[in-house]
Amino acid sequence: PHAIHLRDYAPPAWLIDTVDLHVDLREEAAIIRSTLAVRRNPASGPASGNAAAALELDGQELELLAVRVDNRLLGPDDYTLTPERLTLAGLADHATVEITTRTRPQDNTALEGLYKSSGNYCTQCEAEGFRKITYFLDRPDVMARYTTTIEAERARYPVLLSNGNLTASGDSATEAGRHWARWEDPWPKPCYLFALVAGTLVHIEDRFTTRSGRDVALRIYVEPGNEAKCGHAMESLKKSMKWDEDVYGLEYDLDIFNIVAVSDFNMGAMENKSLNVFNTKYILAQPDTATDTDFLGIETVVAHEYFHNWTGNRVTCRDWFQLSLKEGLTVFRDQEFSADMNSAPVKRIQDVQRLRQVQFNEDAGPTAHSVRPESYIEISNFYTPTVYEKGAEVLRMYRTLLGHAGYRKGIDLYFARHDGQAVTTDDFLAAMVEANGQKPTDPLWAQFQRWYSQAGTPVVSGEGRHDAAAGTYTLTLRQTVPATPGQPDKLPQVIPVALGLVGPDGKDVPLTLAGEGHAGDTTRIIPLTEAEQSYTFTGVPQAPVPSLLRGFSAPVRLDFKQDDAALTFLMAHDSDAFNRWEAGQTLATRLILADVDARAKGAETAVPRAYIDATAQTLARAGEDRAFAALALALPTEGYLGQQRATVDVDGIHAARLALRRTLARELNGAFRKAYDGNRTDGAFTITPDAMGRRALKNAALAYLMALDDAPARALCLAQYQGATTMTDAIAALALIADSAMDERAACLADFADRWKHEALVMDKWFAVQALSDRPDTLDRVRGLMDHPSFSIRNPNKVYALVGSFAANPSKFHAADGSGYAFLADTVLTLDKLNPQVASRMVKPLARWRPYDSGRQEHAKAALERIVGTTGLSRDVHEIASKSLV
Ligand code: HT7
Ligand code: ZN
Repeated sequence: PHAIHLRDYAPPAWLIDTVDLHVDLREEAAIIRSTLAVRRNPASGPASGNAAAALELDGQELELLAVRVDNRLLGPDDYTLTPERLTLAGLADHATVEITTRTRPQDNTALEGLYKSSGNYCTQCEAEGFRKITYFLDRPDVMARYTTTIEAERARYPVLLSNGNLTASGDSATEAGRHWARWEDPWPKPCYLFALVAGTLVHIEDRFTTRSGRDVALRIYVEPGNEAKCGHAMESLKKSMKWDEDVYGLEYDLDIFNIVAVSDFNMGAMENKSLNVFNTKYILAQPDTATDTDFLGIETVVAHEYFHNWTGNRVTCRDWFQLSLKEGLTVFRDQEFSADMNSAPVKRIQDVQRLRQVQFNEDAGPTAHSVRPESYIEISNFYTPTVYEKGAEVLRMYRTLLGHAGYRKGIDLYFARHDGQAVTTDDFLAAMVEANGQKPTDPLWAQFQRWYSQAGTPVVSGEGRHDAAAGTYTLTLRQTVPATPGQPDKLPQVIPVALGLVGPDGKDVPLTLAGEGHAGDTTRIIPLTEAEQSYTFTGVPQAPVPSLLRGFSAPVRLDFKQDDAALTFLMAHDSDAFNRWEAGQTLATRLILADVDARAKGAETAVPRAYIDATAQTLARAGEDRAFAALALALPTEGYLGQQRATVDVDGIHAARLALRRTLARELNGAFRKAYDGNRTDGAFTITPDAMGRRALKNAALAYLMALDDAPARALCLAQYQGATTMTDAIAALALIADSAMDERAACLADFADRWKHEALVMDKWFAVQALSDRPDTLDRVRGLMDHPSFSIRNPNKVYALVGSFAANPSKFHAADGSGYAFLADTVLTLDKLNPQVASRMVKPLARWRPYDSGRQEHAKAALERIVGTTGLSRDVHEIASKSLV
């Protein structure tokens, strides 16, 4: 397979103005007739040889039935057909091309293009799925107006949907029992935003009036029986529409917005113009079937897809290297929306946890790539945490550097300039800085550009020095950007460091840089641009404790010299909630890693009294913000702890982390029990931040108590499981029971499965708790569960729940005998024949084998070599597995 490079981008030789699709859905096959109005692209000009350029259309797994040009039926000698291309040469400058193809959606297990889910037809075209529906210029810089006519049997497929407005419908004039519907989308769009749905679906309906008075019909379509589970998604949609008007000044642009939820979907959802298609996981929720995390996930994903209507659809990407243009920006938008709807500090902590857990890992491994990658073999492999989450951090840094008002000016100019266009991250940067009277060539912004082009997580180190006599505090910061595959040498980046100095009284010191006339704010943004820089603050009579990177102002690793006492002080006093949490995490990380080292030598460390007291303080003050307290009580994950070490001591980290949990559970047993009892929420279910905070805190306390796995904790946990009225409480208890050696374990798991066997999304949770279990026989059980009647390897949610969760269980997946790796390789090879995109996602946990001991390295390499050595491997899996071995 050959790589595609950003540097080779050339504008398309042809453009497509209109597309008229006729989709005839039959049980044996779908017949698609596509009529394209094409013309040579004046912008690609004769200089590029365009005067004679043939029309080269992409197509995959299609059976070509007929081609007509300007109504003339072509013979096989009039075109060239290869497995991936239909080429028409000698066309006039404008032509009407009509192509008829046949596909078999019922055999499409890859869930890309046109496929069937639970008997209903649906599509997934991003990134390159449209070419599996018809021959086309399948690239985002070709934008056309679509008319879509769908024809199908009325009884089986009463609902026929596509993009835009329904303009006509009726019964088939020639065949009894068949009907049709025509949809017209007035907005030009790239083909990746095309969608079609046909099936037996029911819907709930609501309305939203935009600020300019447009009355929009909102519909959510689901399989019959699920309509009562759509209320939260609908509320989330209306909140998103309002928020985008209020915060970004962006209004919806059609009279209808449809969402369809399907149970077989490779990702979370898809922002097709006015016809979003969702994984059921991000639509369906009721208190007894969905956790608080699910409710929050729905709110975020519904918002994300809605926000794409402007950031992605109205202004789209020129090419797939620019993916972060829409994804980074839209993730940033959904993060801020969720922060505004809930608790901003809690949301920021959760977003940073995810960034560190998955993106930092990617940035440090063999598949590291920049936010704007330079090359790819399979674009589906680049829907990554780097493009999404690190991309969102880049947007946040624009806002940090330009201020909220400056950021908004940049956004306004971006849309004023580029509405209706397919553009690049350079265009975005230019709009941002020019709206603020600056230039992309200014040194700061030329350097900022490296956030798009350099991979790797920068490391910021440094120290501070207080001069009591002069009343100054001098901070020295250094940055390095690590080498990553293909990028051995890095240049310094622009790192906005949000800084505060906390005085001995616990109050922030107003910050005045030497040379400034007057005192400034208590949090200041210092743009670190050099490899090393020093800053001297005046008017600091007493030694302060520095609080760096407040709000996690840049996606970097911070290695600042600070003793345990300073961290304990920040835990209690920092005005920045993120850094209060961060100080506690840093302390816990130090303690656990010291114990890991001691255990490697056959010893153990004692937990300092100060740390236990600080945790007791967190518990005592938990009522101030319970959700925050729950996060502050959670110890750093094994994955995060492993990232802090050159060689991951899998078992040592697992044991040391558990030991700290047990010590805290023993020392603070009464306080945990009090937190548990004080936060029972037996009243009516609500998803207010307060109610969610209570559940989070109560379940955090229960988890500590269960770390001891003693009789009182077991009884409490069992009672919670049996009496739970919310899925949040039920699954929290079941997860702890699944870790425990208690006698009731098997009965509880069986009870849960029996109760929920008809709820696919709830069964996913049941698979996940068992795959994440700490019990020694977890892998055997996971293997067994693959034969469970509720499991299907064809359903991505099931694969993520069982196999994905197992791969996220550090001590089981990284078992020293390599059994976890071998199991994953077996699964990947089975999956690859069915669904390469999901298979490729499952390879990733194997990719990061380098930081493990030599025994594990050999096992992981053997698993990867077995994958790479398999004939007939998909491009998707081959790219990730082979890059992982380099
Ligand atoms: N923009 C959507 C991407 C997506 C996707 C990509 C590859 C394969 C399947 C997919 N399903 C959806 C999702 C989003 O970021 O909003
Ligand atoms: Zn997106």
